[in-house]
Amino acid sequence: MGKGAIPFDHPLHGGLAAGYFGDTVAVKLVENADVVLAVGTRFSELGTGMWSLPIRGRLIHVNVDPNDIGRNYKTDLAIISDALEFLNTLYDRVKGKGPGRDRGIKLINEVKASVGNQQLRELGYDESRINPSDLVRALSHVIDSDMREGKAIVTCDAGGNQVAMFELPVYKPRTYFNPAGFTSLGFAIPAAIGAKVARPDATVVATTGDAAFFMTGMEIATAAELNLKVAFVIFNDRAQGVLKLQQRLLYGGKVYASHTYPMDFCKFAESLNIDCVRISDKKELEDGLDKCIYGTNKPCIADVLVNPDAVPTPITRQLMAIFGKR
Ligand SMILES: Cc1ncc(C[n+]2csc(CCOP(=O)(O)OP(=O)(O)O)c2C)c(N)n1
Ligand SMILES: [Mg+2]
Repeated sequence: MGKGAIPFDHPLHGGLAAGYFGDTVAVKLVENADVVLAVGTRFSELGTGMWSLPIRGRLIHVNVDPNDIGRNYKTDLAIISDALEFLNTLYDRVKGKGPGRDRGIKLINEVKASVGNQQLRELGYDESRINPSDLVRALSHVIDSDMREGKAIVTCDAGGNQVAMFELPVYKPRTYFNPAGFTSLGFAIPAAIGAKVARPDATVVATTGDAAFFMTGMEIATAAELNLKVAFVIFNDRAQGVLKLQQRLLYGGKVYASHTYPMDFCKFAESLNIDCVRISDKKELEDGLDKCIYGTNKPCIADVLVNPDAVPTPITRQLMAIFGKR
């Protein structure tokens, strides 16, 4: 979804234009645009909030794979190209021409002012527990300076936790890896191990759900064997949370087989002779994450017990857009 292609705090960064799941400012900018230039995107389910992103202007779609053109959005002009090659060519042609960046910044600020404060609390948020948004915020705090300097790499997984992670600020390219296309469950753990092999100097964090952990958690044996210092952070809601939510919403509340077996992740860590922190108290959240990410020379699992009833913020936004109330 391109997070990190433009720094999160850049004045020309409008936010994540992921339809219902995305930032209102970014979605409005796309909605009101006469022309949308979309580079290196497949317009996937997640990246467009189940195709709720409204594109009303003309669409120029630049993509390396011609199969993605016109698949999900009507395209006015298709350009089959590598994204970087295209952007370099375009930059050479437009450099010094046009209205300049000030106009873009002014436009973004106008839209920001028109939509007002979009802070949204998760449905089911419980002050006394660790909600997914609390975990994302705490993680962001702990790795903030490394993220800003491009010294951290975060991989995420599929499921509710993946959507919660949309809110993580990312500042540099190639520092955030999200299986947005096919949302392959079990991606984060092996992806993080690969990232650490490729960039041993980087602070590497995998964020994953408990069910995703069941799929590829065994790969951590490789991290243990090679002593790859990766932190594996589990959003542990003891469920296939996003599926449980769908069962609640679409099947009259009938919840069936969407729980996960209450495995002891710290005993698993112990069996591999790696470190583990279990965090159930909100007050211990930042310190616990800090210890797991920076305070040890071994791979480390952070088993974070999150509020299973909290609906990740982007899904809350989607439900509010569809049902219009909390
Ligand atoms: C390989 C694969 N199998 C199944 C799915 C469907 N799927 C998406 S999310 C999910 C459950 C995720 O549960 P968990 O990892 O605990 O994340 P949570 O939603 O609880 O945060 C499943 C089975 C998938 N995306 N990929
Ligand atoms: Mg889960």
